[in-house]
Amino acid sequence: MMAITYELIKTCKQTGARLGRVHTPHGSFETPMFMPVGTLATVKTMSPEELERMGAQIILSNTYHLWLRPGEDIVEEAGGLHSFMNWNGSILTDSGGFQVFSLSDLRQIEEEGVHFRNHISGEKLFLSPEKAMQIQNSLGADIMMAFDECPPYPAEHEYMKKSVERTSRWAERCLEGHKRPHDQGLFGIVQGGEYEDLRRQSARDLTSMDFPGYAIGGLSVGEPKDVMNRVLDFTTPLLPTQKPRYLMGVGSPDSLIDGSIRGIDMFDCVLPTRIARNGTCMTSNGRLVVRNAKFARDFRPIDENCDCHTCRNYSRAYIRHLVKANETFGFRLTTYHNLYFLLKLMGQVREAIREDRLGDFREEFFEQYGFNKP
Ligand code: PRF
Ligand code: ZN
Repeated sequence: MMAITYELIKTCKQTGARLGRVHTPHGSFETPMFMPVGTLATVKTMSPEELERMGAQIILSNTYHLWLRPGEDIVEEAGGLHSFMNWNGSILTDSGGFQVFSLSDLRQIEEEGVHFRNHISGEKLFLSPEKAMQIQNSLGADIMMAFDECPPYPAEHEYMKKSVERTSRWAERCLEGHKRPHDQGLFGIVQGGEYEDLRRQSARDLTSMDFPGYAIGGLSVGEPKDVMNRVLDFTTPLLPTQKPRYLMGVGSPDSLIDGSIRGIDMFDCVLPTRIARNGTCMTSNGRLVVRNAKFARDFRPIDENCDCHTCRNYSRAYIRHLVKANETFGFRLTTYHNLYFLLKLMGQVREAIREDRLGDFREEFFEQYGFNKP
């Protein structure tokens, strides 16, 4: 029994993008799909009921954060992440590798694993492939991620080669340490930065280990957009067509479309939720900074083309007032809208794939969003 299976429904004749469905022990989700980020077992400010209402089918959470607090043993005692947080849809947990590299200082990478300091208490900690698997087995998400190294951009070819080789050895140890393959699917993560030969090597190593899905890591780490698109152009064709492909940490509207066109099925990013909490909204006409003085007497919705709960009931003027006064409700309204906007965008992408017109949709969307402006 495989915990995770992928069903390829069709490929867009205009772009090659894939319409599919991923089956998990907690239901299935359509792809391409965006996964809202719930780092600490909550998508900040949103209830699971709201996530369900906006159409979220899978959310992401983090090994590193839940290990530090409340501790994976407590989550396990609650019956796992799904029952702990009362979310009955699918869940994916990231392995902690990336968070260790992005959040902690004083880290030291060894063959065995990574030594670092707790970003809250300063306490000395150690994370290894085996430990990351043990924690993720306790959390009980439907999809878990291999423990990898995500090197910074730019990185020298020589360093990247050593890193890719170590990430492959760690991936073997993850497979070995994974104790619940019957009800949790473990995805491998292809690294290699901007280097085609190293992406090839990484993809070859990982695909030979036969994971139920593959992620592309090490992108959206500061490189220009055209570098990311070029890397995707030569990396996705190296991955098996009958398994899901996940582009980690990418969630700007343009990248969701351009990633889908390059054969990506899953995305996640803190962008929509993070910018919502400083009052920035994604709309069909580009970003709207609702704090702006020009919205003080603007009684229109955030996005006149949006039919979300926020836009059907609340005005720019009201939300601006709440956000400026630091009222929690304001951040709930902007968060709901931003997540709804990206989930709806993915629905439009899937519809366009179904009708073989994703290239046309891209043109129209970019034109309206303002990406085509000089
Ligand atoms: N590895 C892991 N998680 C990640 C990344 C990665 O490379 C990225 C890269 N953008 C985001 N999250 N494990
Ligand atoms: Zn809206």
